[in-house]
Amino acid sequence: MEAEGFRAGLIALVGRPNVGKSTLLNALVGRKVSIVTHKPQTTRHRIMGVRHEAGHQFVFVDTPGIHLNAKRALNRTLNKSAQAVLDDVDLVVLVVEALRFTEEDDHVLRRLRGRDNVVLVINEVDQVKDKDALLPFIAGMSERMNFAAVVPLSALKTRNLEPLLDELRARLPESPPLFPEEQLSDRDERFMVAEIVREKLMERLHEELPYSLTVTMDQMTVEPPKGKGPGLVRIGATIWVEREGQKAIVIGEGGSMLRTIGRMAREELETRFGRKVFLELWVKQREGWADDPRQLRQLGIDEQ
Ligand SMILES: Nc1nc2c(ncn2[C@@H]2O[C@H](COP(=O)(O)OP(=O)(O)O)[C@@H](O)[C@H]2O)c(=O)[nH]1
Ligand SMILES: [Mg+2]
Repeated sequence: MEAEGFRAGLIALVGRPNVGKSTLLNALVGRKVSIVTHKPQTTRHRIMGVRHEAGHQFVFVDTPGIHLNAKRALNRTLNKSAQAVLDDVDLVVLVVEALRFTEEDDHVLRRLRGRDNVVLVINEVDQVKDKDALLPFIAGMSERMNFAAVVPLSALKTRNLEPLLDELRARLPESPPLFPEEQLSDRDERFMVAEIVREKLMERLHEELPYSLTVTMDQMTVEPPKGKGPGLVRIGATIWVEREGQKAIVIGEGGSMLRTIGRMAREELETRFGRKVFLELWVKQREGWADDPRQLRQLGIDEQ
């Protein structure tokens, strides 16, 4: 495994919320290791996803997007986590949306100034009808900062990923692999199950509520097969809300919302595991968890 000339390194994916960092991570790893929704601030944890190639190993670090509203403890923790990652990585990929550069993007870019190892990804080019419009945008971005390379691509359609990988391959430091070959993420499947439930909650619930939620795992056991096919996976998870009134919204009329969330999560998990899944969800209330650093730690949202 430690053949001479092997290259491996940590590559941070940074950018404002909702530019497609997690989508890009999943595309580069080839498996869902980080959840994705159309809502900003979906990612709450630092998640590593590993791409293995003969001779190269890319360890991508997905970060909660850096954002401006750092008032609540949850947001402050997310910002801190994004900043800490920058100190440890070999390369940085800054992701922006094609033809859009906002104050929040600028806020992230300013934290990267002075580094010579930043590759700019211009994502969502599938949305751009007039491709000629990209050229002045690229030129404008290059004036803001001296990027090591600029790559327009579509994370969602997995288009033009190879030129990005070429740029990164050339810049990875010589190093033995950082993760064993079979490992695609630094997080385990229990974590991913809780995240997949949270993804469905974020997709289905509106306004502020998704940000007041977190999910913890109670149990996950694989049962021995009965008859044909593999045994089922039995999963119990708890959805935590901040206020009593939010419980009713998550449960829905006659339990309809919770059933929908449960079905969506179960279907995805059955595909993921290739097994039948029995998923039991509970909704519980815990006052002000998003404002309290100690509770954040207890719920597994850490500052690493
Ligand atoms: N059209 C299009 N949408 C994308 C692309 N990449 C991501 N998205 C969408 O943008 C939204 C935010 O993506 P996500 O990966 O969660 O962004 P993050 O907050 O930066 O991690 C989701 O709805 C994605 O499906 C892309 O290349 N093209
Ligand atoms: Mg994300």
